Order: sequence, then C-alpha cells, then structure tokens
Amino acid sequence: MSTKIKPLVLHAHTTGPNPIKIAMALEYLHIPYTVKLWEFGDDPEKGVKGSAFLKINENGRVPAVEDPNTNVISWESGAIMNYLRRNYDERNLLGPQGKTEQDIVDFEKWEYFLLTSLGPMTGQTNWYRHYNPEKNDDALNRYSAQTYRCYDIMEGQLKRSGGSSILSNDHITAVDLHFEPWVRQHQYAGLSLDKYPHIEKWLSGMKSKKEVQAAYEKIKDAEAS
Ligand SMILES: N[C@@H](CCC(=O)N[C@@H](CS)C(=O)NCC(=O)O)C(=O)O
Repeated sequence: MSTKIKPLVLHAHTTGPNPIKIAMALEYLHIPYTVKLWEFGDDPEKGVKGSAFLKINENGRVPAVEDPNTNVISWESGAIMNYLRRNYDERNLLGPQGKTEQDIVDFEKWEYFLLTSLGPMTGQTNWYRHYNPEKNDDALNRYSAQTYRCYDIMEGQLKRSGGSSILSNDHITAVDLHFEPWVRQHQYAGLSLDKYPHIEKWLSGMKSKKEVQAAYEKIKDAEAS
C-alpha cells in the first residue's frame, strides 16, 4: 500500500514530545513520510513562530502534517492522529478496539485525558523546572503534583487493562502513542516512576517496539541531515 502513497511531510522539532507521537503512528501504519525540523522561536525561515511556519500552522506549534495525497494540512496532534486513522488505518490497527459506544468513548476519554491533562501538566512542570526566567516553587510544586495525579490515574488504568497497553492488554492503540513521549520525559520533568510499577513496565514495553524506535530514529536522522 505504501508504494502508492506520496510521502507526507511531518513538521517537527528535535526534542518536543508531540511530533514523535505522529511519527510513531506513521510508522505503525506504514505511511511514507519525510520530517522537516523547525526551531523554537520566531526566526522567519526556521522558527515555529516565524512567518514561513505560521503559513502552515497559525498556532505556531509542531506537529503539523501536510498530505500531498489529499492536500490536507493538519495540526494539533489529536486532530492529526484522527486524520491519519480515518484516512490510512483501514484495518483499524490504532483505533478503538470494539464498535460499541463504550469502546469509542473509552478510546476518546484516554486520548483527551492525555491531550488536556497529562501532556499539558508535564509541559508546565518542564517549563517551571527549566525555562521560567524566575524561580517559582509554588508553580513548580503545583504542576509536579498535578502530573503525579495524572500518573495515579494512568497507573490505575494500566492495572485494570493488564498493563501492556492503556486500553486493553497487548494491543497498542493511538492512545499509547499519545502517552509515550510525555511519560518518557518524566526524568527531564524531575519526576520519578518509583511508585508507578505499571507505568514503568508499560514504558519499557513501548520503548522496545520497533515502530516506536523507528520514529525516534527518523527525527534524529532529520537532525543529522
Ligand atoms: N496541543 C498541541 C501542542 C503542541 C506543542 O506544544 N508543541 C510544542 C513542541 S512539543 C511546540 O511546538 N512548542 C513551541 C512553542 O510553544 O513555541 C498538540 O498536541 O499538538
């Protein structure tokens, strides 16, 4: 199937967690793609807040995907993931694992939980740990505690699902891909998984998947070229 598809362009950043999820989905679905890396900042030609990139995503953030097969441009990792599933996942490899309304809601609730809670709380923890111009312990403690609260919820779900994947044992879906890069960054955020054995096990399983490894490699290769 992949031979007939023109390569999609994944707009990404070397370290940002959100583009990696999309690279993973492209790998799982065997969709050909190239990676275009952007810097943070407003350099007109190279920056995510510069005029060249703002023509692709007026929100000035990666990921964004351009699909020459459909001429669709998508941004926001949740919207991109759903676009890829609708258009390239005929066998429903990455989607909800059943057809009932409960199956669909279960998929979406964990996807939205990452997009609105675990991801942003980790992002804010990173910000107050590494980038805020002034030290602000109140904010750092608040966001660290909120991220740990999300880990509590994720740990409970992994206990229920069997632990290898978030929705059901052994079957990786787009939900796992959304979570992986954010949870992988726990040390950078100054957080520990010591109290989260199920998350630790899930993460190490995710890291061992060839599609996940290929996604990280592809971003690294784009950096080197
Ligand atoms: N909600 C967006 C978040 C995108 C986002 O925050 N991307 C980061 C990289 S992971 C970014 O582009 N940051 C650059 C900036 O904020 O200037 C999504 O899920 O795609």
